[in-house]
Amino acid sequence: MSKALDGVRILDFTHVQSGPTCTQLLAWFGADVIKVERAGEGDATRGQLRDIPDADSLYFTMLNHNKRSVTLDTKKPSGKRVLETLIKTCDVLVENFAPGALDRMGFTWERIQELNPKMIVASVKGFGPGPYEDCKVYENVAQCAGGAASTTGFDDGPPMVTGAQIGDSGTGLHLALGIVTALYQRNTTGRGQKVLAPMQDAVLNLCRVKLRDQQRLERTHVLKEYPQYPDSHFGDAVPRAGNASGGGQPGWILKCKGWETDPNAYIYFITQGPVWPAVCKVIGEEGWIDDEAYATPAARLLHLKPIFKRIEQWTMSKTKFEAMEILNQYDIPCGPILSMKEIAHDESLRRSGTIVEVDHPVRGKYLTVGNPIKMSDSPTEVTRSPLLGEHTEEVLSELGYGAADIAALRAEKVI
Ligand code: CAO
Repeated sequence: MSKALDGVRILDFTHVQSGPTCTQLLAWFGADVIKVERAGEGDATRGQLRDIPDADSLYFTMLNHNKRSVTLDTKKPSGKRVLETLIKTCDVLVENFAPGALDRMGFTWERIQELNPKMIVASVKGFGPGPYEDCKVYENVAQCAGGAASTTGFDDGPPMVTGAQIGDSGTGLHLALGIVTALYQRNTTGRGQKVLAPMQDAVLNLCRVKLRDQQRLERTHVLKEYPQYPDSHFGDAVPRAGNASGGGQPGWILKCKGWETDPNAYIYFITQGPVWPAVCKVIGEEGWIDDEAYATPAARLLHLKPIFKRIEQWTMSKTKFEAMEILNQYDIPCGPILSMKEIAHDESLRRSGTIVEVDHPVRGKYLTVGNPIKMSDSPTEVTRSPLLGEHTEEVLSELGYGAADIAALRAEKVI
């Protein structure tokens, strides 16, 4: 079957996590992704957090599936010439170097336009224009500067980062959307364009509801669905909300049977308005259905802590999976806290191709996260990440380099 991005060629100048997640998605949608890496060393993540000596790390393999790898020293003149040929023959250049690195290499936007006016140049940077635009940025810096950390955690603790890589993988997703949109626009304009996804901006986009709450707080001085209500004070900025739901339906994480020994024996429980009578029946508090202190969502906001304490007495008598089964019979929205171990063994995620087992010639079999976006006419087959420089000769031959040219580049240590 054909793929959505068949025929699109990506010059993948990305490294670490944010850029590689973007180009991996494009590869899964069918683009030919040619990853250009420094000769000898390659993407730094190949060697980071290694669990098997001399094998590419899971950090690298899990971010670089379905790509080809070319080694090239793009600071040497002959390496620059190869890069120029690649620029002329690719549709998109994706990069996430530190600010200014591409310019210092001699590949300014103007130069790239000269070489290929149809080229889309897509970049991840830590920050957009402003005081921090020249800064190097990693995941947690973006989480902090994008508003996520100040609104995550508990009121009596410090700001907290989340395990979801919203700064890196979140920005990669934003960039991928920018790229396919630019490709679409190029169909009518015939021109390339610059696409920029700053990590701070991407995190803020994902924290949109917190900027909503900031404005509600400034207007009303209270956020009634936050755990600070009704007992403690609000300051002038959105506080950390613990495990409160980000929407209009109050929720919290509650203990389940086994919590004393299993750190993940918990369930997320949402007291959605329409199913309040069902919640009362399940936990054996039918009297709350008509009690005016509990009967309406507005009245319940004053009593959320004792309500969740009472529901927790019920959830503690069930495992998280038993609770799920019972609550779903009543359409009560809830979710088990799943450990990575449980997710790794989840049969339905494996069937859907979201958890995939991949075979690698050096490290053997390992699990990865496949394409989370499912398309009926463009299915994804996850193939292993390339070894460093595995496709250098193949790609150079496609670009018209003969065996003697390739040998000369190798002797010069350019590839
Ligand atoms: N041949 C020759 N030189 C190469 C090369 C190649 N194939 N590929 C890269 N280089 C050079 C770059 O040109 C750069 O050289 P100069 O500093 O002399 O201009 C150098 O390698 C290092 O690049 P870098 O500064 O991007 O790398 P770093 O490890 O120092 O910084 C990071 C890493 C991620 C902090 C930085 O790239 C960055 O801020 N990127 C933008 C934000 C981002 O994507 N962050 C997410 C990373 S995932 O957590």
